[in-house]
Amino acid sequence: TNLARLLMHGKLGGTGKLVILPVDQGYEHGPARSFQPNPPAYDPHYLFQLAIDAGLSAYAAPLGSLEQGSDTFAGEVPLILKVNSANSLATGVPDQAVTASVDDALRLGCVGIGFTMYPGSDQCFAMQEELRELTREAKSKGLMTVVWSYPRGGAVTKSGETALDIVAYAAHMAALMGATIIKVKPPKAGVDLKAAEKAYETVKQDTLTDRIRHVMQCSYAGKRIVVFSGGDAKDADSLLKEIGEINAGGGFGSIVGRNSFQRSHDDAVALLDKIIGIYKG
Ligand code: FBP
Repeated sequence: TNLARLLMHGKLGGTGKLVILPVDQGYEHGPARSFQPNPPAYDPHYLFQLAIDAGLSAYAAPLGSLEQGSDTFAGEVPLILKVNSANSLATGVPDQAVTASVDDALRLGCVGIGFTMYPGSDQCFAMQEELRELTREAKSKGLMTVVWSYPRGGAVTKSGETALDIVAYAAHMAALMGATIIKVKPPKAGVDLKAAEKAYETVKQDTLTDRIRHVMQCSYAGKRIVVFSGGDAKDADSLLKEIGEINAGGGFGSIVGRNSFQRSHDDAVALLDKIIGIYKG
Protein backbone atom coordinates (compact mmCIF):
# COMPACT_ATOMS: atom_id res chain seq x y z
CA THR A 1 0.00 0.00 0.00
CA ASN A 2 2.80 2.43 0.81
CA LEU A 3 4.59 1.63 -2.44
CA ALA A 4 1.29 2.27 -4.25
CA ARG A 5 0.96 5.63 -2.42
CA LEU A 6 4.31 6.59 -3.90
CA LEU A 7 3.71 5.23 -7.39
CA MET A 8 0.25 6.78 -7.66
CA HIS A 9 1.34 10.23 -6.51
CA GLY A 10 2.34 13.34 -8.46
CA LYS A 11 2.72 13.95 -12.15
CA LEU A 12 4.14 10.46 -12.76
CA GLY A 13 1.35 8.80 -10.76
CA GLY A 14 0.26 5.52 -12.35
CA THR A 15 3.12 5.34 -14.89
CA GLY A 16 5.33 3.03 -12.80
CA LYS A 17 8.09 5.67 -12.94
CA LEU A 18 9.12 8.03 -10.17
CA VAL A 19 11.10 11.18 -9.43
CA ILE A 20 12.06 11.86 -5.81
CA LEU A 21 13.54 14.96 -4.15
CA PRO A 22 16.24 13.92 -1.64
CA VAL A 23 17.55 16.60 0.70
CA ASP A 24 20.08 15.22 3.15
CA GLN A 25 23.02 17.10 1.62
CA GLY A 26 22.99 19.64 4.48
CA TYR A 27 23.90 16.72 6.73
CA GLU A 28 26.23 14.92 4.32
CA HIS A 29 28.07 17.88 2.75
CA GLY A 30 27.30 20.85 5.04
CA PRO A 31 24.59 23.55 4.93
CA ALA A 32 26.30 26.41 3.07
CA ARG A 33 27.81 24.09 0.45
CA SER A 34 24.34 22.68 -0.12
CA PHE A 35 22.01 25.67 0.18
CA GLN A 36 24.01 28.85 -0.51
CA PRO A 37 23.53 28.47 -4.30
CA ASN A 38 19.78 29.02 -3.65
CA PRO A 39 19.34 30.39 -0.09
CA PRO A 40 15.56 29.79 0.23
CA ALA A 41 16.51 26.10 0.36
CA TYR A 42 17.87 26.55 3.90
CA ASP A 43 14.18 26.41 4.95
CA PRO A 44 12.75 22.86 5.13
CA HIS A 45 9.28 24.28 4.28
CA TYR A 46 10.68 25.54 0.97
CA LEU A 47 11.88 22.00 0.16
CA PHE A 48 8.51 20.42 0.92
CA GLN A 49 6.84 23.08 -1.24
CA LEU A 50 9.30 22.43 -4.08
CA ALA A 51 8.50 18.71 -4.11
CA ILE A 52 4.77 19.53 -4.08
CA ASP A 53 4.92 22.27 -6.74
CA ALA A 54 6.99 20.06 -9.04
CA GLY A 55 4.47 17.20 -8.64
CA LEU A 56 7.19 14.77 -7.52
CA SER A 57 6.58 11.22 -6.34
CA ALA A 58 8.14 11.75 -2.90
CA TYR A 59 10.36 13.87 -0.66
CA ALA A 60 13.18 12.16 1.29
CA ALA A 61 14.98 13.81 4.20
CA PRO A 62 16.41 13.23 7.69
CA LEU A 63 14.30 13.39 10.85
CA GLY A 64 14.56 17.10 11.77
CA SER A 65 13.55 18.36 8.31
CA LEU A 66 10.54 16.08 8.10
CA GLU A 67 9.43 17.01 11.63
CA GLN A 68 9.72 20.68 10.69
CA GLY A 69 7.35 20.43 7.73
CA SER A 70 5.22 17.32 8.11
CA ASP A 71 2.46 19.13 10.08
CA THR A 72 2.14 22.03 7.61
CA PHE A 73 2.23 19.78 4.55
CA ALA A 74 0.51 16.70 5.98
CA GLY A 75 -0.63 14.35 3.25
CA GLU A 76 0.52 16.58 0.38
CA VAL A 77 3.52 14.51 -0.71
CA PRO A 78 4.70 10.98 0.20
CA LEU A 79 7.63 11.12 2.63
CA ILE A 80 10.69 8.90 3.04
CA LEU A 81 12.57 9.24 6.32
CA LYS A 82 16.34 8.95 5.88
CA VAL A 83 17.25 6.91 8.95
CA ASN A 84 21.03 7.08 8.74
CA SER A 85 23.39 9.94 8.01
CA ALA A 86 27.05 10.76 7.39
CA ASN A 87 28.72 14.14 7.80
CA SER A 88 31.77 15.80 6.28
CA LEU A 89 33.43 16.57 9.64
CA ALA A 90 34.13 12.96 10.51
CA THR A 91 37.20 11.13 9.25
CA GLY A 92 37.87 7.40 9.15
CA VAL A 93 36.29 4.58 7.19
CA PRO A 94 33.07 5.42 5.33
CA ASP A 95 30.17 4.91 7.73
CA GLN A 96 26.83 6.43 8.77
CA ALA A 97 25.10 6.75 12.14
CA VAL A 98 21.52 5.58 12.61
CA THR A 99 19.77 8.93 13.21
CA ALA A 100 16.08 7.97 13.18
CA SER A 101 13.85 4.95 13.67
CA VAL A 102 11.09 3.04 11.89
CA ASP A 103 8.68 4.32 14.56
CA ASP A 104 9.68 7.91 13.70
CA ALA A 105 8.76 7.13 10.09
CA LEU A 106 5.37 5.74 11.18
CA ARG A 107 4.73 8.77 13.45
CA LEU A 108 5.45 11.13 10.54
CA GLY A 109 3.19 9.18 8.16
CA CYS A 110 6.06 8.22 5.85
CA VAL A 111 5.74 5.61 3.10
CA GLY A 112 9.14 4.23 3.93
CA ILE A 113 12.62 4.59 5.32
CA GLY A 114 15.81 5.44 3.44
CA PHE A 115 19.15 3.90 4.36
CA THR A 116 22.65 4.39 2.91
CA MET A 117 25.02 1.46 2.77
CA TYR A 118 28.62 1.73 1.60
CA PRO A 119 29.56 -1.61 -0.01
CA GLY A 120 33.35 -1.90 0.22
CA SER A 121 33.80 0.05 3.43
CA ASP A 122 35.30 -1.73 6.44
CA GLN A 123 31.97 -0.87 8.07
CA CYS A 124 29.88 -2.49 5.32
CA PHE A 125 29.10 -5.66 7.21
CA ALA A 126 27.90 -3.69 10.26
CA MET A 127 25.88 -1.40 7.96
CA GLN A 128 24.28 -4.41 6.29
CA GLU A 129 23.34 -5.82 9.67
CA GLU A 130 21.75 -2.48 10.64
CA LEU A 131 19.90 -2.45 7.32
CA ARG A 132 18.71 -6.01 7.81
CA GLU A 133 17.26 -5.14 11.22
CA LEU A 134 15.64 -1.88 10.05
CA THR A 135 14.22 -3.55 6.92
CA ARG A 136 12.74 -6.36 9.00
CA GLU A 137 11.07 -3.85 11.30
CA ALA A 138 9.93 -1.58 8.44
CA LYS A 139 8.39 -4.48 6.52
CA SER A 140 6.66 -5.77 9.65
CA LYS A 141 5.03 -2.32 10.01
CA GLY A 142 4.09 -1.97 6.33
CA LEU A 143 6.81 0.48 5.33
CA MET A 144 9.14 0.13 2.38
CA THR A 145 12.92 0.46 2.36
CA VAL A 146 14.81 2.66 -0.07
CA VAL A 147 18.51 1.74 -0.14
CA TRP A 148 21.11 4.29 -1.23
CA SER A 149 23.81 1.78 -2.30
CA TYR A 150 27.00 3.81 -2.62
CA PRO A 151 30.23 1.80 -2.86
CA ARG A 152 33.27 3.38 -1.26
CA GLY A 153 36.30 2.30 0.74
CA GLY A 154 37.86 -1.18 0.82
CA ALA A 155 38.78 -2.50 -2.64
CA VAL A 156 36.87 0.32 -4.39
CA THR A 157 39.05 3.12 -5.81
CA LYS A 158 37.75 6.73 -5.83
CA SER A 159 37.10 6.70 -9.59
CA GLY A 160 35.82 3.15 -9.29
CA GLU A 161 32.87 4.25 -7.11
CA THR A 162 30.91 4.84 -10.30
CA ALA A 163 32.52 2.15 -12.53
CA LEU A 164 29.94 -0.13 -14.12
CA ASP A 165 30.98 -3.33 -12.35
CA ILE A 166 30.90 -1.62 -8.95
CA VAL A 167 27.56 0.15 -9.42
CA ALA A 168 25.96 -3.03 -10.75
CA TYR A 169 27.39 -4.99 -7.80
CA ALA A 170 26.02 -2.37 -5.37
CA ALA A 171 22.55 -2.54 -6.95
CA HIS A 172 22.62 -6.35 -6.79
CA MET A 173 23.57 -6.32 -3.10
CA ALA A 174 20.72 -3.92 -2.32
CA ALA A 175 18.30 -6.24 -4.16
CA LEU A 176 19.60 -9.16 -2.10
CA MET A 177 19.04 -7.12 1.07
CA GLY A 178 15.33 -6.92 0.14
CA ALA A 179 15.23 -3.24 -0.80
CA THR A 180 11.90 -2.06 -2.17
CA ILE A 181 13.64 0.72 -4.10
CA ILE A 182 17.36 0.80 -4.95
CA LYS A 183 19.21 4.05 -5.50
CA VAL A 184 22.59 4.09 -7.23
CA LYS A 185 24.70 6.61 -9.14
CA PRO A 186 24.67 6.55 -12.96
CA PRO A 187 27.50 4.17 -13.96
CA LYS A 188 30.55 5.16 -16.03
CA ALA A 189 32.19 2.79 -18.50
CA GLY A 190 34.95 0.59 -17.13
CA VAL A 191 35.64 -2.07 -14.58
CA ASP A 192 37.26 -1.38 -11.20
CA LEU A 193 37.66 -4.87 -9.78
CA LYS A 194 40.35 -7.05 -11.34
CA ALA A 195 38.24 -10.10 -10.57
CA ALA A 196 35.40 -8.75 -12.71
CA GLU A 197 37.41 -7.93 -15.85
CA LYS A 198 36.88 -11.25 -17.64
CA ALA A 199 33.16 -11.28 -16.91
CA TYR A 200 32.84 -7.82 -18.42
CA GLU A 201 34.42 -8.70 -21.77
CA THR A 202 30.97 -9.37 -23.19
CA VAL A 203 28.91 -6.82 -21.24
CA LYS A 204 27.92 -3.95 -23.56
CA GLN A 205 28.84 -0.69 -21.88
CA ASP A 206 29.60 1.92 -24.58
CA THR A 207 26.64 4.18 -23.86
CA LEU A 208 24.98 5.13 -20.59
CA THR A 209 21.86 3.36 -21.90
CA ASP A 210 23.86 0.09 -22.23
CA ARG A 211 25.23 0.53 -18.72
CA ILE A 212 21.83 1.25 -17.19
CA ARG A 213 20.54 -1.91 -18.89
CA HIS A 214 23.26 -3.91 -17.16
CA VAL A 215 22.51 -2.37 -13.75
CA MET A 216 18.86 -3.31 -14.27
CA GLN A 217 19.90 -6.84 -15.29
CA CYS A 218 21.82 -7.12 -12.00
CA SER A 219 18.71 -5.94 -10.12
CA TYR A 220 16.82 -9.21 -10.54
CA ALA A 221 16.62 -8.89 -14.32
CA GLY A 222 14.84 -5.55 -14.03
CA LYS A 223 12.31 -6.77 -11.47
CA ARG A 224 13.53 -4.40 -8.73
CA ILE A 225 12.78 -0.67 -8.82
CA VAL A 226 16.07 1.16 -9.40
CA VAL A 227 16.41 4.95 -9.44
CA PHE A 228 19.51 6.94 -10.30
CA SER A 229 20.88 9.99 -8.49
CA GLY A 230 21.32 13.39 -10.09
CA GLY A 231 24.79 14.18 -8.69
CA ASP A 232 26.58 17.55 -8.56
CA ALA A 233 24.92 20.55 -10.12
CA LYS A 234 25.30 20.37 -13.90
CA ASP A 235 23.82 22.18 -16.88
CA ALA A 236 20.25 21.28 -17.72
CA ASP A 237 21.05 19.83 -21.17
CA SER A 238 23.61 17.34 -19.80
CA LEU A 239 21.25 16.29 -17.02
CA LEU A 240 18.34 15.79 -19.44
CA LYS A 241 20.54 13.81 -21.83
CA GLU A 242 21.63 11.58 -18.94
CA ILE A 243 18.04 11.07 -17.85
CA GLY A 244 16.99 10.24 -21.43
CA GLU A 245 19.53 7.42 -21.37
CA ILE A 246 18.45 6.22 -17.92
CA ASN A 247 14.90 6.00 -19.24
CA ALA A 248 15.99 4.24 -22.45
CA GLY A 249 18.00 1.71 -20.43
CA GLY A 250 14.98 0.72 -18.32
CA GLY A 251 15.69 2.77 -15.17
CA PHE A 252 12.59 3.45 -13.09
CA GLY A 253 13.35 7.09 -12.38
CA SER A 254 15.57 9.64 -10.74
CA ILE A 255 16.31 11.04 -7.34
CA VAL A 256 17.47 14.57 -7.97
CA GLY A 257 18.71 16.74 -5.10
CA ARG A 258 21.35 19.37 -5.87
CA ASN A 259 20.25 19.71 -9.49
CA SER A 260 16.83 20.79 -8.27
CA PHE A 261 17.11 22.67 -4.94
CA GLN A 262 20.29 24.55 -5.94
CA ARG A 263 18.34 26.18 -8.78
CA SER A 264 15.74 28.91 -8.18
CA HIS A 265 12.24 27.56 -7.46
CA ASP A 266 10.88 28.31 -10.94
CA ASP A 267 13.93 26.98 -12.77
CA ALA A 268 13.83 23.81 -10.67
CA VAL A 269 10.12 23.22 -11.31
CA ALA A 270 10.64 23.77 -15.06
CA LEU A 271 13.60 21.37 -15.16
CA LEU A 272 11.82 18.72 -13.09
CA ASP A 273 8.87 19.03 -15.44
CA LYS A 274 11.14 18.17 -18.38
CA ILE A 275 12.57 15.21 -16.43
CA ILE A 276 9.04 14.00 -15.71
CA GLY A 277 8.24 14.44 -19.42
CA ILE A 278 11.12 12.12 -20.34
CA TYR A 279 9.91 9.40 -17.96
CA LYS A 280 6.37 9.79 -19.31
CA GLY A 281 7.83 9.02 -22.75
P1 FBP B 1 22.08 14.49 -5.44
O1 FBP B 1 21.01 14.41 -6.50
O2 FBP B 1 22.26 15.88 -4.90
O3 FBP B 1 23.35 13.85 -5.93
O4 FBP B 1 21.54 13.67 -4.19
C1 FBP B 1 21.65 12.29 -4.12
C2 FBP B 1 22.38 11.88 -2.87
O5 FBP B 1 22.29 10.49 -2.71
C3 FBP B 1 21.89 12.54 -1.58
O6 FBP B 1 20.79 11.89 -1.04
C4 FBP B 1 23.12 12.49 -0.74
O7 FBP B 1 23.21 13.52 0.18
C5 FBP B 1 24.22 12.64 -1.73
O8 FBP B 1 23.75 12.21 -2.97
C6 FBP B 1 25.41 11.84 -1.29
O9 FBP B 1 26.41 11.87 -2.27
P2 FBP B 1 27.90 11.54 -1.86
O10 FBP B 1 27.83 10.43 -0.86
O11 FBP B 1 28.55 11.15 -3.14
O12 FBP B 1 28.45 12.78 -1.29
